[in-house]
Amino acid sequence: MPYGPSPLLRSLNPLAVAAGDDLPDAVTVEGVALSRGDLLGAATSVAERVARAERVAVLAAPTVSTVLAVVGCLIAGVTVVPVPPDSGAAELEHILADSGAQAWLGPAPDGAALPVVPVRKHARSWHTYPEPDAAAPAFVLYTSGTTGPPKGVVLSRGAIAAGLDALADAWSWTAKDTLVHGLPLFHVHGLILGLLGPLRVGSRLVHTGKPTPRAYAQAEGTLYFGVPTVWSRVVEDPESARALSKARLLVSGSAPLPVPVFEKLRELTGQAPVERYGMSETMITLSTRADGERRPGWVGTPVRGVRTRLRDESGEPVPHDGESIGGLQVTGPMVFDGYLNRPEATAASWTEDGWFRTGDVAAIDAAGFHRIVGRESVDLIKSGGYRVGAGEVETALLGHPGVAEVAVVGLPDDDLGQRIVAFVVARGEVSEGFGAELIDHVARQLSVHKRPREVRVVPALPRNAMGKVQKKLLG
Ligand code: MLC
Ligand code: AMP
Repeated sequence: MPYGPSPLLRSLNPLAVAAGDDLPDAVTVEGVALSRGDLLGAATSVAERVARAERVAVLAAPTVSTVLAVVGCLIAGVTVVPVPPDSGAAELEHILADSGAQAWLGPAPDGAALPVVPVRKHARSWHTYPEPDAAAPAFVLYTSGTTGPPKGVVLSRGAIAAGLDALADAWSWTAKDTLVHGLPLFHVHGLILGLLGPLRVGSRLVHTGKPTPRAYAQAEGTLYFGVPTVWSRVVEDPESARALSKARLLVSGSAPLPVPVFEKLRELTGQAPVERYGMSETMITLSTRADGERRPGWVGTPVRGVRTRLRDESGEPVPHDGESIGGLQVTGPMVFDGYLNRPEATAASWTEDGWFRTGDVAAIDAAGFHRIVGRESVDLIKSGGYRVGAGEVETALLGHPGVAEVAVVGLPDDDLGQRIVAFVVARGEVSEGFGAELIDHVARQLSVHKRPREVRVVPALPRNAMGKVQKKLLG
């Protein structure tokens, strides 16, 4: 086996692993501190109520209810489908139909058709459950592709356990740490690393609600997580940034950290951020190490158990010389099982010899350091760390009666990394509030974080001789 002691021997029931002395403030969320005992008792009571289900949906706002729902399902071996709390009508319908969730666990959206199982924060149970199989699916996480609606990424308990243990190793993350972040609880970053990580390692977690510089400065952690948008806002607020100089590690990921933000953070806090790279499908596969080099613009080396390689368009090896770029492929114990109900998409993601094609373009130097150059497709946008498919936004916009043609692109943005911009050929008269109406339409149909930040009405879209829109000419 290429990595240390088998992670599968350890339980993914986070509290079983992190059991030890009770901590009065193991998890703080919504300003409420939960002790390890509170969490175990209340989450086991959730487990009792939900144990007969196979798969449930959780409206994953950063709340006590979400924490108890997720931990309760892990205890009972029930698969969680985290649903973004700002999901609009079309996205909600798709996630529920595709996932086959049988109930809402905790608060449900207005007009929910599925049964609702309440999360009772003050109920307690001390029942014990056998550890489910490591191959059992822990989560179905919905994530965007270049076209079509989001796909469900099936992550097993074993993959999550391996992924978290590899990060604990890379970051020397121990029970002495206090993790602080304010990221959403429906993606790998905030949910798996940011909630299950501390529970597994046994460190404290403070969730700040929103990831504002002020909230980070006030939280007094040792370990901080943020997407690059969070770090660029932190460096715009030097007083808050300086307050982070006492931290042990500032970790950035989910999108490229601009070199000037890296440098500014080092200048203001006295420490260079740790960068790491991952995907919903693979968890975190590359990172700089707590005890290793941190190089601006580079995301480090494979974490424990991971191997990487570069391939050109015809599948031939690309040299690891720090300059040559190729499609990044990975293998490791934290990689997902496949896309739910999508055998073709699943098959297309792996090479014949079992490597996962990330869709990112990278360079690797002789020391094994990786630089992520960008995505192979312009149709996957990263905005504020959120992955948004141009195709899903285009489909939503084409559903508006005022839109004849549309092309959605991600344009460079100092704050968000990429800003979602829709180029629209209108059908008929264009009223004054047309752009705002289209933005609201996407927010209501998909989710608020997938809305275009800007709509540009154009007379025609640039097309090539085959009639295909030339997105590289838009901007
Ligand atoms: C604005 N709002 C609207 C609206 N316009 N609401 C409804 N309709 C409209 N048209 C409201 C929003 O509801 C929100 O309200 C407020 O305006 C601000 O919203 P925003 O502008 O979208 O927020 P912003 O400040 O830009 O968010 C920045 C951010 C966020 C960094 C906080 O982008 C973020 O949390 N990103 C994290 C993404 C992430 O975790 N990715 C990880 C993927 S996993 P209110 O009231 O809510 O403020 C992964 C793997 C890996 O990538 O490697 O980690
Ligand atoms: P998601 O599925 O939301 O997890 O998005 C995964 C994508 O985010 C990857 O395929 C990369 O394009 C991007 N990404 C994640 N971390 C980094 C990073 N540190 N640097 C550059 N891109 C990143």
